Amino acid sequence: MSKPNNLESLWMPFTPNKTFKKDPRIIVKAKDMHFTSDDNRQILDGTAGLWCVNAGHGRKKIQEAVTQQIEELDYSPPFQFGHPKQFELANRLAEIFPEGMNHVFFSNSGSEAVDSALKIALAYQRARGHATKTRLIGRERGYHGVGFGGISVGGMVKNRMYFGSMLSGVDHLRHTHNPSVNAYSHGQPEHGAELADDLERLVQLHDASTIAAVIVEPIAGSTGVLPPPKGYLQRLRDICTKHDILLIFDEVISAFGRLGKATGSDYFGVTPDIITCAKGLTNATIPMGATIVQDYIYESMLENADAPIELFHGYTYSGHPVACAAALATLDIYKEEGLFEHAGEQAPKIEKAAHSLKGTKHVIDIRNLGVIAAIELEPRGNAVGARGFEVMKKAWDLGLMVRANGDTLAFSPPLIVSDAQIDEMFTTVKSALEQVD
Ligand code: PXG
Ligand code: PLP
Repeated sequence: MSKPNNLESLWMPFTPNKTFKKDPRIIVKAKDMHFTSDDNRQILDGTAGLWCVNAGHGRKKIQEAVTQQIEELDYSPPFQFGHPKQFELANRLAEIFPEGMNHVFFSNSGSEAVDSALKIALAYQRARGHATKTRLIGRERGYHGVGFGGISVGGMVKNRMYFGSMLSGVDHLRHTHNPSVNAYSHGQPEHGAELADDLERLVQLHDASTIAAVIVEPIAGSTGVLPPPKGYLQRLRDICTKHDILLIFDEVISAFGRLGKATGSDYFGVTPDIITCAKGLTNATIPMGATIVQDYIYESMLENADAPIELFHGYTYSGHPVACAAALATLDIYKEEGLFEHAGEQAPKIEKAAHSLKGTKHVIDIRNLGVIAAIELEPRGNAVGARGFEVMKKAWDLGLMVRANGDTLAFSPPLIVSDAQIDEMFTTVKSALEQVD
């Protein structure tokens, strides 16, 4: 298969278009743990695409479910009408999400799942008579997608600085990254639980009566993989409960086995009021996001919100039948193949392989949790991100896909990753590191 001969018309997302188009990396096929490039090389998928192809590529069961669904019912409108699979999928998600989280709102991406969560939080506070609770709290270095809601509560400078004043009434907790005491932690770092107390500071500043919700990733992904300090999430939960503030876990990355459990909430033993997910929900075959809420949120909305429509929110493609079919087949695969358990078994092997790179050229920190690892590189002078980008390109040449988030290399392979593939990932990246200045 050859390269398309004109790359100009496409405006590529989160990509340096000018440099990419001079030296493009084109993927033409994928199966199980590998991509095929247009020059017919096998590339080991060290990132599950963008943290999303959790069951590996080209799964027959999903293909068949999608094909059959398109034949049977290609689309039905989600407002005022239903189709069976969206109810079935909501029930299946309720089974594997934490106790008491039995109500699911569908969307088409993580960004939309986040927007839906923020809007539900605001509408719920108003419906139950707390209309002054309108403030949303995010965290520095947080990533919650690219909608205006998500970038407002998000905490990544470049994702915010170009886009004006965003939502008003938003504030941010301090991030939890502290390499001076936590560098090279295996799993969750020891130090930093007290950073959750930053929420007390914001309560002092704004008063709890103005705060609707706090949103955090249980483990920050895009910002360079920041596992939460031991005790941090529980402390945040306790402070939210004390002040009657909703806690939203953005589990777009951490749900569906990434940490060896159905959810990060389950893994950490901390239950939020709302969870957002996407990515692994359909194994990324068809776009889909979901916002799952505690029963008391749904019930209160049905009881107290304006009638007859309780929530003035929804997407043309909410609960799209083809996405539902893909998700149901994906959940079957996770269960039948015990993939969450397999992920749990592979986690210590990834930890060991990742940390074996300590001392390799450029490396200044290594972090890991579940089937996620990160290797942080020293930036090259003022050219922040340049070294990470070059290592990513070099790894591609050597047959491995890694993500470079600035100068942090992120690894999040499909959960089916074998022992030999774990070794291959880190051996390849070591050699890439040695070849880059
Ligand atoms: N929340 C979290 C925690 C995410 O990780 C989103 C929301 C947005 O999802 P959508 O489907 O709208 O992209 C994400 C997405 C990276 C990277 O390089 C991570 C994401 C997306 C793109 C790149 O780490 N996560
Ligand atoms: N813009 C216009 C003009 C529309 O009519 C619609 C939906 O009807 C949208 C945006 C929103 O699209 P979606 O429901 O796919 O998010």
